[in-house]
Amino acid sequence: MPFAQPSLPSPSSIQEEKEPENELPQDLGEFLSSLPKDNGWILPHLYQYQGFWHSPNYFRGLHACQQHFQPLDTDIILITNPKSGTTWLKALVYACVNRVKYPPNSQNHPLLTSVPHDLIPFLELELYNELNHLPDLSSIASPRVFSTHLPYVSLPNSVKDSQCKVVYLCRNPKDTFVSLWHFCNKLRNENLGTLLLEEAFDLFCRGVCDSGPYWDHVLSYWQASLEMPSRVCFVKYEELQENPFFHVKKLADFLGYSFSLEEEKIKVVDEILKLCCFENLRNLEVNRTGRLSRIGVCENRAFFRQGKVGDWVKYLTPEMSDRFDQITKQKFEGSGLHF
Ligand code: PAP
Repeated sequence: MPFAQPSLPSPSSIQEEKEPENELPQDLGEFLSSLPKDNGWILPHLYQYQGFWHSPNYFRGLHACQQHFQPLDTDIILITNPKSGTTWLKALVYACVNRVKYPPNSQNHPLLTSVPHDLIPFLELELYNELNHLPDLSSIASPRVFSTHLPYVSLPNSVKDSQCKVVYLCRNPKDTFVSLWHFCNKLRNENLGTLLLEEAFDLFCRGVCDSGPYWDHVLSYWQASLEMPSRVCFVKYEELQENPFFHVKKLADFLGYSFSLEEEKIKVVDEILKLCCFENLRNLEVNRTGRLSRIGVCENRAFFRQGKVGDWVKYLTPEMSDRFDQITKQKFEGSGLHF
């Protein structure tokens, strides 16, 4: 995949930046000023790079990850558009691949005391986002599981070339949008005031949101899953909600962690679903009160709002819904992908 110009400054030359881009050091500031810019959802601006929009504080991690991340063939990478069910997917995959060490009904299961995001870190947002420091991933027990919101075009070549497994979870654009709008208003820089639904809708439709355009993100991984079905598993949030038993078993097969008949008989899959279901996770103390350990600004409870399919009907007008349908039809036409 060609690396689009202009290139990013090296991670060591990027300093800690707290908020808006006018506090950034010269070189990242210069880099950003060379990129298309539009209104942001949490910070004042988003910048377009390799065809996708990102917050200014995303770039250090994006670049360091592209340059340095070396996957192992046994790695598992969970990829999502923001608000597509990342937290749920992390919980399910963690519970599946660690079920021998931590049976899902055990009283000391890590998911009872840690938010799923702290058990499966984001590559670009967390691990590779530290100033002047690259993570040492060598001591992480196999299988290493990471996550990312990176669009396919920006995924490190090392990932594209490896045999590691990729799970892509997507969610219908209307619920994703509504979830994102709620979430961003919780984290939004105070000086910016509330982001109005109509304003957010216009940005989202134009593709201007973190890791957007939403449709291009989804489509590129859909295509990757068609081209490399043994490497990329494409899952829909709605299907997972409708038939979690079937889809979790399928996911476990794909990852090479199939459930045995004996496990099915003693209801291990059911126990995993119970442990990871929205109601259970949302009510745990850690998820009601804590903050993410590596991204401290974010309260854990912000990741558990409604957990439903179709919540968008409470927010979108019929015109907004039609507009989403039109864009979805136009973007996905001929791809075989439907919601
Ligand atoms: P992220 O991309 O910022 O990590 P992500 O977890 O993808 O966020 O999205 C959160 C959404 O998943 C929320 O949707 P909502 O706003 O429509 O409610 C959240 O409620 C939902 N969610 C979190 N955990 C679960 C779960 N266990 N089952 C189903 N949905 C869940």
